[in-house]
Amino acid sequence: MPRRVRILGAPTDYGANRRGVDMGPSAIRYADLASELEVAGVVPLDEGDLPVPRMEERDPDTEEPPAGTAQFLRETREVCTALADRVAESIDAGATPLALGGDHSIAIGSLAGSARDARIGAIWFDAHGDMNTPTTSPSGNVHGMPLAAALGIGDFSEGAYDWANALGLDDSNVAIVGLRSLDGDERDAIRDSDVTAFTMSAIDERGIASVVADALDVATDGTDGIHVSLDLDWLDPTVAPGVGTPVRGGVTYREAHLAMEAVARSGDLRSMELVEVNPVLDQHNETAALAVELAASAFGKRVL
Ligand code: B3U
Ligand code: MN
Ligand code: MN
Repeated sequence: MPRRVRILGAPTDYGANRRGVDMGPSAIRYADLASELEVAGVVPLDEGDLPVPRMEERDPDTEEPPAGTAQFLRETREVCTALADRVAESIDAGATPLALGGDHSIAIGSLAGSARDARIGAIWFDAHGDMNTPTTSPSGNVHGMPLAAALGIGDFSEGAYDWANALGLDDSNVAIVGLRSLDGDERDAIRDSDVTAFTMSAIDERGIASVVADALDVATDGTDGIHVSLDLDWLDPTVAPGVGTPVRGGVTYREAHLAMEAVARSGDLRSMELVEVNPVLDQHNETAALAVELAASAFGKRVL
């Protein structure tokens, strides 16, 4: 029976530094996600978008969090709690959830859902480490914190243990691939953890195939499957300009496809997300189209 994929839109932007990523799910659908997934040989089911509270609709009496702490944490918790349930339901129904961001804060929800009742690994394709916490983050933007939250590092407000910490995810099963931008405390957090980080230098020196093979080994070691978190700023901004925090020196178009093809070949993909596509900053929707292509590769699209 072909694999079924449930598409779950999570149109958030309050975890990001720039407005506009909330339009990511629309842009990705507009770039023919469903039909490209069919070409890849899976059966897509689009479940629409999760309800997301908007920045503008926030009660004006709401107390602003003090500068230097996590912004919009309450809204993030609301969305992530709902997303976690939807991701877990998809897996229970025998389908593979594909979440569409939105900013990267939604990963807190997808990881929590994917790790419910299972031990999972994660591969984080990203220019950034996303290992800040509300106290170490220089920006206060939660999209720079989801990996720390999922690993139970830092204080993500009351009840964080329940909503943020993905209990079935152990740092020894997490690999970051393509890293090239870290804040000071974030660097320490990675060093102090068992997360395996492959920088761009590692990719330059060893080649993407070998690095991704190692990342897959880390994420599949003793686990029931892997979560693939694909932040489009992982790619070089020349091929993925539509992202909020572009960092020069990212992976190429071909390296990215090769990595996703390796994910498909592993047969271990349990859940996935595409995040940080910002149509406002994009050129002719090319970053959304690239996200679609890469998802198709991850779900098994092949030339021959
Ligand atoms: N590390 C910075 C920048 C950043 C993280 N993730 C993105 N940007 N997309 C921060 O704000 O935490
Ligand atoms: Mn990033
Ligand atoms: Mn990220």
